[in-house]
Amino acid sequence: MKKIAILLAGVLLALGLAMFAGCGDNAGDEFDPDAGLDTENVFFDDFTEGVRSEYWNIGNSKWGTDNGGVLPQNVKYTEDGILILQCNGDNYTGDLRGHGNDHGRRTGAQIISREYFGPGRFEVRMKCLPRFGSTTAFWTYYYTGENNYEIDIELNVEQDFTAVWNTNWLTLEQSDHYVTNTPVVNNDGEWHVYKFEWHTDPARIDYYIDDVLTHTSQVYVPDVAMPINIGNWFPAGWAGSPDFETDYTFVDWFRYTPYLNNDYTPHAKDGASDESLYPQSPVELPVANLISNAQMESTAEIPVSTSQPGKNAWRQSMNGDVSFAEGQGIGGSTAIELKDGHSVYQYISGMHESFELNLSGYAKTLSGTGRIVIECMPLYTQTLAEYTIEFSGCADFTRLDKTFTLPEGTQRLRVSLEADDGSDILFDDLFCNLTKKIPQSS
Ligand SMILES: [Ca+2]
Ligand SMILES: [Ca+2]
Repeated sequence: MKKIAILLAGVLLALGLAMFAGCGDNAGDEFDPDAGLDTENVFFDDFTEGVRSEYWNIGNSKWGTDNGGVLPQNVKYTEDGILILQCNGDNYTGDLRGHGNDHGRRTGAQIISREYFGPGRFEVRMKCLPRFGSTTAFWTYYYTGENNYEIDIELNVEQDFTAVWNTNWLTLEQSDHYVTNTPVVNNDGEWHVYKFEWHTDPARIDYYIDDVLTHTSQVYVPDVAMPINIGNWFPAGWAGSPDFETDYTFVDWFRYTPYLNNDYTPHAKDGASDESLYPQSPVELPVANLISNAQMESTAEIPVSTSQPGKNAWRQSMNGDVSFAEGQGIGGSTAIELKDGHSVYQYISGMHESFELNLSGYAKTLSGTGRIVIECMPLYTQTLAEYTIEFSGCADFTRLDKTFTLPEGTQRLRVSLEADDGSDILFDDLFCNLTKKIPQSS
């Protein structure tokens, strides 16, 4: 994860291809990735016993700049064996505090195997964090000061959930970095299996998503045992802007199958993390809300035009007649009150044209009419399609919703709340996510 060397890597990749083309390709046709699999010595964890200290360490550190690191509090699990890696974006207002920050924003989660694994097949079944800003990664890593041994699968790169970075490293200056399109939209809410097969004889690494090969590397192949990491974290810039509160990577299982007759330098198992860092009891599977400050309980100042972490997730185009009405929301909570032609908005990024979403919200029309507007956009300001949910004559809070699809090229939504001229509207409790993620109503 040493991204300082990425630019160099492109140059080295070109050199590497020039130097190595033809050296290993001849054997490609006969190469059998199943040969030598040691199925008697599989390491498998489906997390049905939580995050076991016999197997895992809990990430509690920081690398890179402009982020709060990875926090043990963001590592959770469900009773039926789903590992939850929580991530908190720029709209996070909770109680967590990151490494080197006093607000908990841009904090992710990581687990690290205590075992150092040699050459083998590494597989994880997971749903990556679906929002821009944080990368979800599956990687081995062993840094000695002199060498930086590493094999990476990184998702949500370059603001594109249909791209993957496959990178293997020997030192910070010697790496094979490859970007390619993926066979799936990685944040589509479905389970996907991410895999790499690491051989030292012959030296090669094959990377896969759902059994579709995304890259084969035959240069800079490590030959020392390394722990496996599963996590999400906030790089400075290359994963986009984290315009969300909290979302999750879900991991169903991890499996390692060694290869026989592949030489490597072994390494003793690490000790366990402090017992207090492990999640102690299961939680319910969380369902993320793509809308930030959806319940209007944060009454921080609403910034004009630009997103400003620490201020409200809602924004306004110009200073308008907008306020938070404490005690006037649903069940005596806080609502947002818009009057006389004014509006607030926020963006939801990480969208893809294959998605179907549902957005719901409550409004109470004290007078006049208003609406929720959903605009489908590429990354810049251009509206490809627009949907509205109209409210009028709602003497009490009324819930309305809309299910909608996204036109080709959509990468983000702008969700606006509007009051017409001469109107006075309260909005509260919005919810938006992919239709497949919406919990069944009870
Ligand atoms: Ca599981
Ligand atoms: Ca509320």
